[in-house]
Amino acid sequence: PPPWFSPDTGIYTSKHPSVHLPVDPHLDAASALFSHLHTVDDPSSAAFVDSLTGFSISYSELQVMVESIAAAIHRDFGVRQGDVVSLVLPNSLYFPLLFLSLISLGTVVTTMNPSSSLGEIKKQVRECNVALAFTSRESVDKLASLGVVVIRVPESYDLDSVRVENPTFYSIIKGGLGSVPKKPLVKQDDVAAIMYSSGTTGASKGVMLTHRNLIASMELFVRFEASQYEYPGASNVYLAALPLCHIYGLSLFVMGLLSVGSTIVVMRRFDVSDVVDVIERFKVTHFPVVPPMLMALTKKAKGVCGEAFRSLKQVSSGAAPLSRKFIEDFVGTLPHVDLIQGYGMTESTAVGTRGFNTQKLRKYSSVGLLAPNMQARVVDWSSGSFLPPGNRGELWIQGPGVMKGYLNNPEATEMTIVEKSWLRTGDIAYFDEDGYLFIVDRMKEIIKYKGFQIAPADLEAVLVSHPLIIDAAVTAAPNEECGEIPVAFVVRRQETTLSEQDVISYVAAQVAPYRKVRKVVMVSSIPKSPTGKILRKELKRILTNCVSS
Ligand code: 4UW
Repeated sequence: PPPWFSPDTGIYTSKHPSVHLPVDPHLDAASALFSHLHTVDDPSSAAFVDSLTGFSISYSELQVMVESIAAAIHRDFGVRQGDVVSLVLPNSLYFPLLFLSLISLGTVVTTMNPSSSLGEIKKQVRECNVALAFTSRESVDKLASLGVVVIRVPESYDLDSVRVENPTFYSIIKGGLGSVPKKPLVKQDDVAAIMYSSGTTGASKGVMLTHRNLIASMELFVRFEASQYEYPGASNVYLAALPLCHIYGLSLFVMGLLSVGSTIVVMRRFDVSDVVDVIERFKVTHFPVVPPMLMALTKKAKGVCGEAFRSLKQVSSGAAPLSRKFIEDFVGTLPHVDLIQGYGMTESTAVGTRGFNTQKLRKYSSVGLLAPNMQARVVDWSSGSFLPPGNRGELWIQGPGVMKGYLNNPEATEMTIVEKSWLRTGDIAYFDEDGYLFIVDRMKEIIKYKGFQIAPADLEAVLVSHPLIIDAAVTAAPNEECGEIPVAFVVRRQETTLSEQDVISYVAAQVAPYRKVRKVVMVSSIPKSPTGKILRKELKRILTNCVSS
């Protein structure tokens, strides 16, 4: 067997050398990040640039701003260590500033997608016990109606107009260095962020990530990858079009890349018609995407002069499977750009695998090698035995990125973190003879729509709340553009005329737009096991038959 696989224990070890992680038990993730800033070659270079206005924050300003904003939040709102503060924000330069300030105060940040519905926000506010929220205009009323203290965050990073239009926020961003709070004693084991994910089953749950987890993500995922480049870190310009509220964007653009001194160009949202211009204008070198963004980019690139993409060195795709067709199309269209895949989960603080020498080895469909300090097992789902390279099974991973657990849900935690420390990913995967990981299928319930998670159980709860729906179940249908779309199977009351469109509209009114049901199949009963569990494989089979007939 290869040296990185032990047949006795079934453990795959990373092929990369181990990385030394800070051992100080009293270290918050923001301080860990700032400890690297002295290595930034040019402190006057931009840490963040707003893609729309070109406003920027330099590395020399960054730490002072974060410390001063933290002091102002403490002064104006009296937040204390352990309080939970919510960010319900689209991408902007304010997002990383607020996130880093809050975690440096020892407060716990919970992020929500800015398009979340009132019901979704309410669930998370109640579960996390949110006292204070920073949000954009769209969600101010929703949060206020739940009794949360709300601070409206402006859209533009133009501080002159913010001073006039939003003095409350201006007072925060201007900072409060005169009123520095006593440095809280934050432990690496304290929770820093609560992100939402449904894991392998059931409704979406709060994933508790500690300062240690965020530090691991910075050191093992971003800093390690940067160290592998020919020109590491500082000269790179990253385009941040992924949502910062999700672990993929958060781990890269709010934490990790700052520690290597890259410039991060922040887009409010991905819009392919602006992207080409932004890449050219800011000489973007690296662009992390999800598969639908890759497809849109490739399409666009075919109609644009190749010169526009000259600066681009690497595109990395993750959060959902990348089809062979997308890969071939991209590699054929932009052959000078290195395409890699990465794999991670909210529950692993995005630490998992990353592509490595992909172009040379032509292993485009692999998600790469295990990150340093991480271990894996491939488990046969019927016998429970641990499988050697070349065999498919459920992927388990172990290492310092793995979450502390699900918030207030020891049962779900126990089902997901097994044998003390192994995270069951719910993904079906195999390692090849070179140690490269391939994700081939998913045994867990989640639906991935454009890389976003949708929990079938969340949608089922909405569906059965309709007075004319007796029972319902949700599953994924494959979709070329979006990866997957949610399909609802609905048992309606016999006497009603409830239509497919009625069901779609009913759900759409209660969930974020990306989570809405996109297809409805009326059925006379939902296939269930004798214990009442929905037979999801059976749903998939019915769906395939619907499509083929
Ligand atoms: N191929 C197939 C993939 C892949 C994948 C993820 O919403 P979550 O919890 O988290 C994410 C994190 C994505 C991510 C993190 C770090 C990184 O380097 C990177 O690559 C560039 C991406 O999406 O969903 C986790 C689930 O998403 C699926 C898989 O089912 C996983 O359990 N998934 N990446 N490359 N499937």
